[in-house]
Amino acid sequence: PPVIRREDYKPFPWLVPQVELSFDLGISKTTVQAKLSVERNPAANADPVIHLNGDGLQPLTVLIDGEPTDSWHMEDADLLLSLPGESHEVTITTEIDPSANTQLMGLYASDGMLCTQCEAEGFRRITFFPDRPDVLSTYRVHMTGDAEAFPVLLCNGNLEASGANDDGTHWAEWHDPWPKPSYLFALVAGQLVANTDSFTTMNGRKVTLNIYVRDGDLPRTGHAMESLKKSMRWDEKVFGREYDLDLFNIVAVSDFNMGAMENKGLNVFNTKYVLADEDTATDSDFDGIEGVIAHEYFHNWSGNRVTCRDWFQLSLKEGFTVLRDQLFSQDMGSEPVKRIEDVRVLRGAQFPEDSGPLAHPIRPDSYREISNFYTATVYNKGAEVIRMMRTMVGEERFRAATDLYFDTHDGEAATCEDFIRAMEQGAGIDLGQFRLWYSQAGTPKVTVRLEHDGETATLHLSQEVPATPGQPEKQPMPIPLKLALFDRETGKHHGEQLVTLTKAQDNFSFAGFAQPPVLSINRGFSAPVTIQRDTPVEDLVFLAAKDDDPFARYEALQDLIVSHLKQAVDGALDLAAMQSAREAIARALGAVLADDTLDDLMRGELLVLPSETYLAETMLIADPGRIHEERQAMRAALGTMLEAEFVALHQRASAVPFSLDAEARGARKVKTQALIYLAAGNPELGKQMAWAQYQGADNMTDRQGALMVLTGLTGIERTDALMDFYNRYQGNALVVDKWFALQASSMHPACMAHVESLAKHPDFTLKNPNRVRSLYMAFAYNPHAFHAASGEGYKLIADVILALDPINPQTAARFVPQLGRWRRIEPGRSALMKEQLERIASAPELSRDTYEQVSRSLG
Ligand code: HT7
Ligand code: ZN
Repeated sequence: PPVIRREDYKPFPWLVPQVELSFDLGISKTTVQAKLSVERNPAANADPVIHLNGDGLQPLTVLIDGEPTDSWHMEDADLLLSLPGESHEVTITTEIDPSANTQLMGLYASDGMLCTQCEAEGFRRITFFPDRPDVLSTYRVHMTGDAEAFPVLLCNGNLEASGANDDGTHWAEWHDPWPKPSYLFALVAGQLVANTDSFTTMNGRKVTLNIYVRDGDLPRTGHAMESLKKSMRWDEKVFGREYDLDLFNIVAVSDFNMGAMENKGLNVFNTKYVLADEDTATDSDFDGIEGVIAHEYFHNWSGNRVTCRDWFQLSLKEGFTVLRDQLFSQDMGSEPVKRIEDVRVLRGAQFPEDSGPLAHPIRPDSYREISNFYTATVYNKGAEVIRMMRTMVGEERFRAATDLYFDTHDGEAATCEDFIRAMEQGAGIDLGQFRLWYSQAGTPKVTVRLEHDGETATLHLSQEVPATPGQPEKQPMPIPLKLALFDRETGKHHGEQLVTLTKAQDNFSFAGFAQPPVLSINRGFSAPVTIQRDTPVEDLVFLAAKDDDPFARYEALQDLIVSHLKQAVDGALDLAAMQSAREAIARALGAVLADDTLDDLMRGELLVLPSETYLAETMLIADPGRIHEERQAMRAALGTMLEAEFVALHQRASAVPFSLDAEARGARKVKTQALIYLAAGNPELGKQMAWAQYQGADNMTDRQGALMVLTGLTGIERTDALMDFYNRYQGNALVVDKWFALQASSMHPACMAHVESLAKHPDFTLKNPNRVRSLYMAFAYNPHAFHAASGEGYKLIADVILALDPINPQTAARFVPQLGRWRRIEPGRSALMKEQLERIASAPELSRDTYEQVSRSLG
């Protein structure tokens, strides 16, 4: 497959101001007539040939200005048509089989309904078209289908007319007044019911809101609707953005490759991010729904009104929109807890990307298959990069800059450079050097040393941006670091400061410190970097107990645990040193348990141990087996040392009645955290308490938490609880997904055998991405099972990739990065991982998606 390069961008020679589509819908045969009004693009080099992308299509008829023509030919999957004049009407008819579309890109069938997914390059599977985001058109769509099979007919924009035919079919005509690229096109037809509500915008316009689901799912749409209305209000208040159509529709589908899609006026969602009630969804599911609804809604401005010029600019819409949804969720709930969660995702998913063979800048320079670049780097690091700009200029100037960006580029297909320029002009900042964050991959390492002399504390900072594939040499980047210097005696500091490290090395002096202060740095995680520092244990203990920045407090506790576990994994600790380190950590956790200034949501965060993936990431070469052993042993030791405290915490939290408020959610969070420690330290006690929590649960958070603990243990309670859970929720796909995922991510020593037998379960199918992820993604991200020393875990995932690739290449390719970590794993396992990658590489007929990921991983 060819490599596509950012530097090769050229504007499309033709404009397509208007598109008329006519669909004759059927599950196994849909006929599409596309009428494109085209005219030469004065801003591009003239080309009499219009290049229309296709994927798996054959044209039935091709007309120019209403007349049949043979001045076209196919080039691979694309259709090239010679056009004699300046402007024409091109009409092409195609026929597609949605029921055979297992890739779930283009028009496909899901559960008897028809729906589309066009981002990034799915529209070309529906009709021939310049399927690139810089070609903007207004769409008029006529759809006809069987009235019984498809009573609801939806498309982008506004419904202009509808009616019934004599033959049992009916039709609808939709018009979207906003010019859009083809990736934002959407169509849905099916048996659906709606939760209908309305929202009045800041300028008094009434917008009808619909959430369409399957009959029976309606009672579980309330939270999604509330989330939508909150998002609409928040975007008006915080970013000044108002919704721009009279109708906003959301449709939930059960077969979907990602979380959701921001199609103009017709968002399509994975059911996982719509349906929730307390019996079937956890607190974190509720948060996920709120966040994804907000994300897709916010795209209406950051993505739809201002779209991307080409797919290299993906972070322009995705990084910015992730930042917007993060700020929204911070405002809706606990700001520090949300920040900690976001940093945990960044470290767990993006840092490994940045340090592996698939590392790429947030604005990549080349790709073979764009679907492979919907990554944590483009999304989450992209959000961090914009967050840094916000930190440097402050909220007010940031808002002035985003206003300027939206005003200047409304209706355009823009670039990351356009965004940076708007930031410079609107916020009054020079981002010359900052642009490196867009072009350089790799997580910068900042080395920190604090010196004290007389009355002055001097901070020595240096940075190194590691080499990444294709980028051996790096330049220093501007790194904004929030810091505070604490007086050891009073436990106070004189105010937070922002220093920006712009050079490879620099020093910063702070006067007025008679005693060496305690340094709190990268507060709020102001920059997406790793900090290298030999922080004295007593300073970490001080910060873990006293830092007034909750994120820094969390960080100190994590550092304390990470530095201990790294030594333990290296075998550098004798028994006495091990014991005293564990006691220090137990004291710090004990203080967290006893601190009544903390709310339980925050307490729950502080109790979460650094993940095995994150621990591996801090090591040059990791031994996943040793990491697992030491982390579990430490957890068990903490569970034993703090048994009475955890039992008391569990009892206190269990007395809080169910509600969705912060106090009750916090109680549920610490309750399961307590069980995790207790089960590690005293499995019998943990089992009894988890079983009791399971049986007494009146909500999914408690039930799933208890089942998760039981699934990692042995005994009849495990079997009974798993059986009860399945029987209780059989038929509810999203909860059955949880049942698969809990077993595939469990601590149980026989996890792999469980996964192998679950793959034969009648409810398992490779055709549904949620089910595939719930079994195999959960397994691939379960380090102790995936990294079994025998290599069986690697083989299992390689088998999955090969089996899934012909069905759904996008989803198959998403498993490759786990095997791609081979260079950072100890030699025995590393060889086994590489062997599986080579086995995949040698398979005939790999998809472009999997081919690209495997070849980069081996390269
Ligand atoms: N912008 C959406 C991306 C997306 C997607 C990409 C490739 C294949 C399938 C997909 N479904 C959705 C989602 C978002 O970031 O909002
Ligand atoms: Zn997005």
